[in-house]
Amino acid sequence: MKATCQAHSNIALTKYWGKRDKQLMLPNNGSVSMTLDKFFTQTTVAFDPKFKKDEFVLNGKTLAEGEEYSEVKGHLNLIRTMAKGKENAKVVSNNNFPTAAGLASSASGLAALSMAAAKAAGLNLNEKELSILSRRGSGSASRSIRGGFVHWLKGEKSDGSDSFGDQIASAEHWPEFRMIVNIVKTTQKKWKSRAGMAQTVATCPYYPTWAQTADADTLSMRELILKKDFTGVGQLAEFNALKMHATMITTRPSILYWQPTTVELMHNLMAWRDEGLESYFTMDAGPQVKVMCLEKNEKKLVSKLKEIQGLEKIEVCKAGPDAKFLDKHLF
Ligand code: 2P0
Repeated sequence: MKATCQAHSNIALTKYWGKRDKQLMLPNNGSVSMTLDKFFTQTTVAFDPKFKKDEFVLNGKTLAEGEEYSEVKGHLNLIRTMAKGKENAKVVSNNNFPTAAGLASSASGLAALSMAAAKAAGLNLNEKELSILSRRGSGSASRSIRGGFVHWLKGEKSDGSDSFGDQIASAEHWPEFRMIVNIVKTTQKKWKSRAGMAQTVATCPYYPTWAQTADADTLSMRELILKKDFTGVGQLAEFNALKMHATMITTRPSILYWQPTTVELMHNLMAWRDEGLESYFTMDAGPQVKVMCLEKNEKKLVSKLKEIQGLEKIEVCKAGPDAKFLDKHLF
């Protein structure tokens, strides 16, 4: 009745921004992501009648109330209903990167929780079912069950049974592809994605254009990844990220995730690109800038990035593995 899982975070190359069903976490558009090798969450879950209530320990800190505790409890309730179980659970979870700083901790966190809790509850779910369960916890978590490059299918059905993470290619498909994560700030972000997304759908005058064009971007991205067309992937990922941020910025009140260092990085990358050093950027619900390049340009880019003031950390990631069970439990 105890299980431990490791799931890796992911960065979207075409973004998920807006829901058509908040209860089932169904997206308005499909998205494509790359699973990261370096950033992951490890989670142990045990169901036992000896627990008086659900216990949740995140990064060494016991959370007994608040939003994160409620989200975990809600997800455990869903799993208990599926497994016809009644026992309370203990959940211990560790991220090896900053939580809620625009580095997709909810993706790896909810994927690891889903996989560990489902097993601990005695459910025997396949990858598609695990992705759907993860999606119910956090949309982007549906993409963290699989490694490599993943397409979260938008789906058509109202019950969400066709909206899950479909692997486009494993990490071995494109070993030269790099995602350099530039950590601008590690404080908690001001706007959580979930609320920001709902605010954008409700108030951004340009959101309908996003919704009408995002699926075509996602389908093109899938093909470009299969062809290993780096220029195509980079150009489309950058365009798609800027299009999403344009909807965030033009929301009422405005959601502006960019910091001065974020903008400085964007200008620098564009200038270096004009000089022949090919790289592209993407950004999510935080100030971090993720830079895509090929292995041949990694060293030169990292040395240039290191000269930028205001960057706390630079982490070079490759495509990472599928979520997996671990034998070593956290408690
Ligand atoms: C993405 N983001 O595709 C986009 C880009 C943020 C910006 O998925 O409400 O934490 O739990 O489904 O998954 C972050 O949204 O939101 C996200 P919920 P989630 O990576």
